[in-house]
Amino acid sequence: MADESYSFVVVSNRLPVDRVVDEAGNASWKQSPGGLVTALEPVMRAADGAWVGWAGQADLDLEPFDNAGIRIVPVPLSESDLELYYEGFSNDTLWPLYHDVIAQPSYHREWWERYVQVNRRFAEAVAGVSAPGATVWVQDYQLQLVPAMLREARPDLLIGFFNHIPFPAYGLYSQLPWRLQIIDGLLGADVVGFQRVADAGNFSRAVRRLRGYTTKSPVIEVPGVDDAPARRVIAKPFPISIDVAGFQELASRPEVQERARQIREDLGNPKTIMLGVDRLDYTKGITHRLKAFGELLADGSLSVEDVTLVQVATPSRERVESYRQLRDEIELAVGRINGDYGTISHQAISYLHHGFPREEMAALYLAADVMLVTALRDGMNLVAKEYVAARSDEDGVLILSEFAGASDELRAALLVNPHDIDGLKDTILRAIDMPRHERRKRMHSLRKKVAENDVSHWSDSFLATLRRARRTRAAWGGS
Ligand code: ADQ
Repeated sequence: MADESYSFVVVSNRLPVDRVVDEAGNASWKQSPGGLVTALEPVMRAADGAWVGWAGQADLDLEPFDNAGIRIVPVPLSESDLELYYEGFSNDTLWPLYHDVIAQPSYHREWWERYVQVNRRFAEAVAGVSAPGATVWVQDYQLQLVPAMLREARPDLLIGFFNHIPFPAYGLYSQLPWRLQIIDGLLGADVVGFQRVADAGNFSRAVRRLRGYTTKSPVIEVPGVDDAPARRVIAKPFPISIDVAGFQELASRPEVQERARQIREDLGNPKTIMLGVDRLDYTKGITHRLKAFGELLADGSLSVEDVTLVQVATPSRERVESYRQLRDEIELAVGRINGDYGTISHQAISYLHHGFPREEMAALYLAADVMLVTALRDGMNLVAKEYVAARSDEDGVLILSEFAGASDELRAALLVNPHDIDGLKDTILRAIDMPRHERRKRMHSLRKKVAENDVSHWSDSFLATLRRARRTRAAWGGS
């Protein structure tokens, strides 16, 4: 074991920090954007634990260091690891497969082999910094083999796994040539967490079909083999959330509210501002949204004097071919709509392909009369929850895809099937025309829901379930 060891270890593909080098060549670290970091950062600060992961730059071999109260343990990845394990197997095999094959997954044995190797590297790094009996929390689809690898090396550890993306129905999952290995990898955990009830159900069904193990929700009975004793694995939903109070505080700052007013003015004071905020990803339904908006302008239901759409499309996975194609497709659609319907003084769509500070995101949410979340498939979608948390004025309308995990909780949103373009158009018109009392009623109910389940509730309930698993294990005579 290494000199240092921690009793609470989080492991994710990406560390919660980015390395920035200034013009003089001095390197420093800043917190990186993304759903996972947003969700876990407050938890890690409070727990005084270690975070194992990749630092975001190829071929960088760094010693562990402290950043903002978190011990950071970097795992190096080479250019070829990134190509095969990350861009390949994680983002061009698992990502499309787990999002219901919206894009065609590619199956390559070379990618799989590197996925196994890199998962082993992560598991070894975690085993090296984990104190005896430590709690380890493995994050997301890039590391699905880590739980079983860790259990083999360190049976003393208490292991949790959380899947941030959907788990597909068996009919799709069964395409995966390595479906057995992945199931076995996940079953190495004591608790396997998912976003939705349906995801946990799909996983348990895959275990029954592929392994024939007995499952009685939320328990999966894993029989003993050789030296390994029989075990019980818990598989259940833990819907993730945001730091609600933090976001609310941000949105209530006078300078953020002033900025929201400024945004409306800069857009030419339209009656309605609609907003979309997404990573530029084919799962997010950006093209469906653009199609609906373009048709509403074309048929005269909306005019650019009255309505502007602000679309933030955060750069993402730009070396993966399907993402490059999607960017071209989106930019072509935006260009066409602006060219056809824009005037000198009013653009139809204000398209922004870059990241923003959180203050600017909050100001955008405050400025938006209608928020469009039209994902074709999404584990949760934190943008929907951020929008609701920002609106302490109890105004604004959330249009939310029923295929985003958030729709299980946010029933008071206007729920849509984004594949149904006519339905989406009707819902947009309904949102724009919604009377103030209905907006208030719906937003009030959404805010209550978001306040009930913030990110610390999410992590507390996951970790409490893990602790209960430890007690059950002890009662069974395990370590
Ligand atoms: P993502 O697919 O990244 O997350 P999402 O849940 O919406 O999607 O989180 C995105 C986060 O990034 C939000 O906090 C948002 O504010 C921020 N963000 C987006 N664009 C930004 C920009 N241009 N500038 C700054 N910040 C920006 C994955 C899964 C989701 C799941 C999360 C958490 O795909 O389904 O909800 O993990 O589990």
